[in-house]
Formats: sequence, structure tokens, C-alpha cells
Amino acid sequence: MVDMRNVTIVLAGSGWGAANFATADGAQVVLQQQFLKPILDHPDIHCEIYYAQWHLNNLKRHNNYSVNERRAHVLQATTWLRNAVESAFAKNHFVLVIGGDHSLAMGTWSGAKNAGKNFGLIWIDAHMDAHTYETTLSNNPHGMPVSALLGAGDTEFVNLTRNPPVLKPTSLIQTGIRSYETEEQKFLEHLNVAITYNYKRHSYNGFEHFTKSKQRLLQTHPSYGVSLDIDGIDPIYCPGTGTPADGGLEFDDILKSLQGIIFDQTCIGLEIVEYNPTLDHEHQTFESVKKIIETLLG
Ligand SMILES: [Mn+2]
Repeated sequence: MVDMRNVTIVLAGSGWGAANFATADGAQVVLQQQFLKPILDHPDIHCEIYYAQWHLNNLKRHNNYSVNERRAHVLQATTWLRNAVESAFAKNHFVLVIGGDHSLAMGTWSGAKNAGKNFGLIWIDAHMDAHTYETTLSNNPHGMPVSALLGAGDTEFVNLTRNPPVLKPTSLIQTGIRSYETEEQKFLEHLNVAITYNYKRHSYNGFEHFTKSKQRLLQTHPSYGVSLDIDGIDPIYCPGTGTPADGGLEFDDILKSLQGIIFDQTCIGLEIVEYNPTLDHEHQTFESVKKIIETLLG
């Protein structure tokens, strides 16, 4: 007899934190192209699914929104997401979040903290995402979630959780990192956050590294979560993303790392972000995201 797993899937189609608003469309494609069907049809899974789309038509997808307007929209989307995941985490559901851009991470993991979860986080990304409005060059909030989760930067981002910070520095491991600014690096290295840099293909075994990171976090936390920015993966597999960077993790290592993770009782949840369908080449990212979702079942 197999244990049932309760799963809550939240599709949060917001691109307000990114330079390219069409990052919002990743959630829509995942839903409409039935990428979730293997999860929904799985005999050992009870599933709840929530969907919100912050849609802008092509005429409105201009770049003239002020920093404050975009910040307000990011707060709206992350607040909605936090509320959507909080009760699911509290009921020990496996939470799967599909973005949208990476600013949504502030909502996902603030919700986990609010639900009383004590967890470590594996952050897979080409970028550190550890800017604040003081250090940013772009003013894009998808470059700021790590600082917010560590309790630094914009007060309202930090206070998405009732008891900041969401993460202690020892609760965070970053992997795939290869594109960042000095201020971010100084901030994280000063806090002694574990960062694994990844400039070239095959520079380390991504699967082995993921396994070790998980074991390390589980020595000091009862559970862990995963934040997957698809630009952490080598862009030859996932070109459809707003800020690709050469090199990165091997796709097979990602598939092996996440294989069967839905049934891993120590894993509280996973978010998959920064899939921008309008930037894809020959459906490569489409196929990769589909495969990532399939591998979650084992
Ligand atoms: Mn990111």
C-alpha cells in the first residue's frame, strides 16, 4: 500500500518582477498544454490546483511602468501567492509553484515560514538574486528575492512573512551561480551563504552536488525546499528565459536531482520560475519544462 501524497499546485503567472513581462506566460503554457496531467492523473496523489494570471495584452507590455508601479504589482502577486501556499504548507501538502518570474519566491517561502515550516532551501540559478533597491542596476525585483528572504532590503518584501527573516544564512545553498554583481557577492559571502559557482559545462556533477546539499540542509533542518530558476540550467536546454547565461547545470543532472521529489516526505515544495515561452527556440524550453514536471513523479 502506497502512501497518498497531497499536492497543492499554484500557477502564478506574474512577470511584474522581470524586465520581460511575457515571463508571466510560463504558467499559462504549463496549464493549457496539460503539463500537469501526469500529476493530476497519478493514482497516489490528491491534488488541489490554483491559478492566477497577471495578464497584459501586447499593447500594455511596454516598459514605461514606474519602479513603484511594478513594485506594487510584485507585492500584490507575492501576497496572493503567499496566501495561496500558506495553508497548503500547514497541511503538509507538497507545494508546487509554477511562475512567473523569480520575485515570486518571496511569496512561496514566506508562506512556508508563516505555516511554521523549518526548512533549508536549495536555490538553483545563474544569478544570486541578492540585490536590493539600493544596489540594483535594473530595478527588477526578480533580482531581489534572496535578500528579502534573508531579511534585507525593501521592508514590505521582507515583511511578507510575519517573523522575518524567512531564511538564516545557513539555511540557504546556491548552485549554478555564474552571473552576478559585486555587491550581491559581498552581501552573501559576508553572511557565509554557501555558493557553488558554475561557469563552464561539466565543471561539477550537478546531481552529486544537489544530493550533498540536501543532506547538508537535512542535518540541521527537518525539511528542505527547492527554488528552480530555469536559467540555472545550461541555456542550450532552456533558452526560453529572460536572462540566460552561458554554462550552467546539465539538464540530466536536474532531472535526476528532482526525480520523484513529490514523494520525498522531507521535501516541502518546489518552485519552477523564469520560463518565458515567447523567448523559446524550437520548443526546446517547452519540452524541458514538460520533462522536469514529469520527473517529479519518479
Ligand atoms: Mn533567479
